[in-house]
Amino acid sequence: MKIYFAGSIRGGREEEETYLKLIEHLATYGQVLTEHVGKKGIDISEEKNSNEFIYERDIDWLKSCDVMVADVTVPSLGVGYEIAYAESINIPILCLFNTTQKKPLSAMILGNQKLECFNYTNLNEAISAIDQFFSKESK
Ligand code: 6IA
Repeated sequence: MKIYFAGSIRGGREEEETYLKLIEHLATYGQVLTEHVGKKGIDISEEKNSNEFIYERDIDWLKSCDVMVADVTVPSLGVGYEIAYAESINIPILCLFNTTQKKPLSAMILGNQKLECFNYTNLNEAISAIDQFFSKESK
């Protein structure tokens, strides 16, 4: 099982610790193609790859994945784009949103009936949502 985890990079790194823990849990289900999203202390001013390289590589990974799990707590153009792309090629998507954060979730995610969106207030709830999602996807 190939898993694409999406989480904010340039949108803001305030949830990076959660991303890392979610990725560690996702890795018990398969190969997480985007482990770097959970990397601590990313300094975006030191990114070595070009924007074009990042875009092409991520789209290739997206096309090859079986499922997408996106943490949509921190608003991110890249994550929104990836969700729309994955939806357009019929990849099952789970969106996770931490309701203890201040910003409300976009209507473009909440209003899309095809997306599975789960609100969480702590890591255990997010992990349970992942477990439920995979119990359906692996059937
Ligand atoms: O607009 P954002 O930067 O917040 O978009 C974040 C999303 O786009 C993530 O889910 C990633 O899949 C993708 N993305 C954005 N920037 C990168 C990137 N930069 N590398 C890989 N995927 C990216 C280099 C980071 C590196 C220094 C660890």
